[in-house]
Amino acid sequence: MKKLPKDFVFGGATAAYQAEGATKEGNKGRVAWDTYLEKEGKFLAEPASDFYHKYPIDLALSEQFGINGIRISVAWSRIFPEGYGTPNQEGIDFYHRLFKECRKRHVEPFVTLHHFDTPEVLHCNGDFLNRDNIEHFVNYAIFCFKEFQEDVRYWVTFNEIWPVSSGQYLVGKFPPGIRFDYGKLVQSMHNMMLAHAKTVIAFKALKIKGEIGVIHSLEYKYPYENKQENTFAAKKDDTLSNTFLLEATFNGGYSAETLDIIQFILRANNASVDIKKEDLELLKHASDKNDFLGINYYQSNFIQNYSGENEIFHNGTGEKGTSVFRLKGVGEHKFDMDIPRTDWDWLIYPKGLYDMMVRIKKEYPNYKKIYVTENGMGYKDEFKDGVIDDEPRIDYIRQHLEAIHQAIEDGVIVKGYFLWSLMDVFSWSNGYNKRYGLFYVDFDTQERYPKKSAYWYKIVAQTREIK
Ligand code: BGP
Repeated sequence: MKKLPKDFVFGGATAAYQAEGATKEGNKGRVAWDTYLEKEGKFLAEPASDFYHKYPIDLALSEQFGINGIRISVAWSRIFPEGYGTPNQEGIDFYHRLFKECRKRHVEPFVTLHHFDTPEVLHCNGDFLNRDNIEHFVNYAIFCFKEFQEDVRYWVTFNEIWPVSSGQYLVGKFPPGIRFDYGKLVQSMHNMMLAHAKTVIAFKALKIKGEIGVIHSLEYKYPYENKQENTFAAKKDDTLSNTFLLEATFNGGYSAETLDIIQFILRANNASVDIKKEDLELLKHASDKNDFLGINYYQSNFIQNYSGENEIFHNGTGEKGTSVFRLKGVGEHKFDMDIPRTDWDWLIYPKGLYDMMVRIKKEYPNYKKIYVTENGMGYKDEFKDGVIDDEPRIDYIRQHLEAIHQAIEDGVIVKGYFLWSLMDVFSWSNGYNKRYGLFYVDFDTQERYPKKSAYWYKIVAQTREIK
């Protein structure tokens, strides 16, 4: 029998912009996404799941379904509408009410300070490419630590530095929609890591009760068809999206090999990055202070050697088989292996999660502990008279919990799992047809309906047995 440990958190994950809706309520400041989505004209993050008003229902459901942890993000622009300056009391009051409700329902809040939603004023000002914004972020974080210290024990600085930076400057599906700018991509990742390091140092200096960490999206990179000629391509892809950030987090700087590969990729794309000596001192100072690492894991990639130009087609509609991902100087993602994948071409490969966790333990022995902070399956759920049979999602979760169980057996310290997502939410580049939740949301009426997976998850959470 596969049983998860006693203190294991069975959670659900959300993010402010994807769940709250109410983008114009409570004196909230605008975020770059508002303008970007309005211009695109396909969908808005409104009403999303109306979590701004419906959170008592979602938390009551959480308690009822055995969920004892929730990832919530604070919208920076509710606290500081322009990113800095005078705090907005309505925003502060909202999060106090929300965190109190979590306590009432015995659902531990794991709170992220930045989940892709920099206030528009700062975003227009260069977002994290502008080093002044690092200071604004740290000040905002310190404000939150002090303000919410009574109810929040677990803090996360950033959600997914690689996906947000690549979404903004490589794939171009996130505002400001820039494509193939490797200089901006790497600079953004580096600067966000500086903001993370400064925030962690400030948190520890304040002696705030609780823990702090960062969440990285970590996709394992395997050479396609296990062929030697593809090994270097996989290595380059891994360095760019995983190792660069992991070394900044835990080693406090970049190894010579990592810098060589990054420079190689930058040269191939006529780009450069500015890494200062004092940056590395800062990273070093923070590297042993992370209390945990959050891993978001959905898929792994199989990489083939590639010597052509940059070419990406982002499958944002769920039309299976349309994805193209070829990076100049890096490699090409292949999708034609005999591995199941979602309609959005995300390969379902739980072994990648196991391999990644074992790698963290081996290569970053100062990691302390891991939470799997996101994992889940985008699916076009069918609603039949209030019944949602999402068996494929149950299979997906089961397989990933088994991978976690195996990693724990093999000595990795893993303390919890947060399913993306708690209820159906708005999806950044897919809108509303890509559902992930345990609770189905009728976006017209905002009614919630537990899916088959919610009933299954409840039993797993109660018994800790993976069935
Ligand atoms: C992660 C993000 C989440 C969520 C999830 C699913 O990268 O942290 O915010 O969106 O991916 O992604 P998508 O909605 O694009 O399927």
